[in-house]
Amino acid sequence: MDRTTTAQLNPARLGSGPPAGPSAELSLSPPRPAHRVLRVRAARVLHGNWTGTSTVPSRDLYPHQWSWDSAFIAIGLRHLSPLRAQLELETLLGAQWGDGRVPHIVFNPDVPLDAYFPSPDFWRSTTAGSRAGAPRAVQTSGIVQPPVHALAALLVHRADPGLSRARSFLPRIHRRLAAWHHYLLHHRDAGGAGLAAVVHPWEQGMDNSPCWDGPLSRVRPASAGTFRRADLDHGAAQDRPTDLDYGRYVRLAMDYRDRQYADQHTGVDGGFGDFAVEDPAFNALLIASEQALARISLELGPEYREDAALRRARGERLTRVLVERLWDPAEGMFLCRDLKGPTHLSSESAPTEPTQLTPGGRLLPVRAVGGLLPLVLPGLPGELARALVRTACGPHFGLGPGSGVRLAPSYDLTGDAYDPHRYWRGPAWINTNWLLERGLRTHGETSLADRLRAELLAVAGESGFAEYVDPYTGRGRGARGFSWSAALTLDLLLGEGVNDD
Ligand code: 9WN
Repeated sequence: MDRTTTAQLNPARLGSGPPAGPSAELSLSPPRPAHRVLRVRAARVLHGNWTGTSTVPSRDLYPHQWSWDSAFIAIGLRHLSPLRAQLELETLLGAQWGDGRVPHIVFNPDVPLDAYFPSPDFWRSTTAGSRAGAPRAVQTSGIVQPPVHALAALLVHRADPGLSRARSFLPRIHRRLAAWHHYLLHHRDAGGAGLAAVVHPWEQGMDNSPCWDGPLSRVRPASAGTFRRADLDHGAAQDRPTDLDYGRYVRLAMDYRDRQYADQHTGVDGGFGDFAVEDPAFNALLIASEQALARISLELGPEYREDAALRRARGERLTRVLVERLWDPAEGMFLCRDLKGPTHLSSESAPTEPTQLTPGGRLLPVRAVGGLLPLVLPGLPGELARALVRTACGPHFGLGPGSGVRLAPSYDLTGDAYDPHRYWRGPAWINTNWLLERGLRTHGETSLADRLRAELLAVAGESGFAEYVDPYTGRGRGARGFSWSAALTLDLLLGEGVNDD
């Protein structure tokens, strides 16, 4: 049953009162006029970026479907059209590979090849990915992004349970989400302790973070003449990754493709290519999604009760492993664990030896916002949650009152590599701050959460839903009309808490 009406999809209608349908019920009090305008503007962005089956992050810079973007987008879209939010996730999961991986990009065949790089002819999913079960009917990338999808699916279901049941949304999506988590837990456990490793900086989603500088320095870059960066057609060079970093991203992706996207292969590098990192944000989102999947299982009926119990227990166990492997008590935050050998490069020369897998690995001494995001986990021990809040409010992230910081930066404000404009090396993102806001609320930090929510709404509106902003001034950088910035604004205006039972 299609309950999405034109009125629901038309942002102009939203200005004249609460939208028709279930989203109206989620708004507990009449919206303030400024918030009503913001809601209309955010809805307009999502309307403009909708392709018919999914939403592009940005029409110019990112003209295809991205994996974790779609999860955040669905979380906001559910307030406008629960049907469209379901479709968003279904389209993404429809491109899932046979081995369970959910690709980080699903390409739109109508978009010219040179509109985005790396394009389908680089990834060659239908040929190079065939052994790993890449779909034949659609072209995708071969790497993944953070698993926010089960969390999104649960919230989307709750926005309109009647529609969800009528469309069998949960039973259909449960199978795919279960295979996705299975892939991460079993094919990506490079450290052998149960956490999932990322094998490319793009997989963690915070692509150019200083966290990757050490591990990336071991990677021989692809030479500049062998590819053409399309991102510089739309984004300012001083805001985007350097050519050297880009060359390394390309090399890692090419190597993965050339080993047919096999994970635990038996190559000279000991498996997993030249880059394998356990990241706290990626794994915290996996745990939160595993717990959401447990709740989805309970919705599906008594025959799924055992599945729910197993997932709940797994979530608790993985939270303990996350703490054992990635918590740094001296820093009062989580750090990344590099699973490959020590940096080979002491000079500018290219590494000549393959990097070995060292499952124990070593913690990378870099303070990045991903290290605060395990705050979204309700099961995090209280003393760790309190330490994370202290770190978030201290000099490195400045979330406490009086610091002049409006939104948490992507990287340490006092760090050597800090740059308020360059991609993931300082600027603030709406999605990471949205996660922090939920985390603060989950751990009872209501006034900090309220303050962050107010700043998020103000900055999103002032910046025109920018892709990222200066953490102090809130001035927008990168793309405008960025989908997850608009979607999460809607969620802050109309939503419930991430961890609500
Ligand atoms: C590479 C789409 C994506 C986000 C990432 C963000 C950026 C791509 C790029 O854009 O990455 O995947 O070309 O820089 O870093 O988090 O999902 O919005």
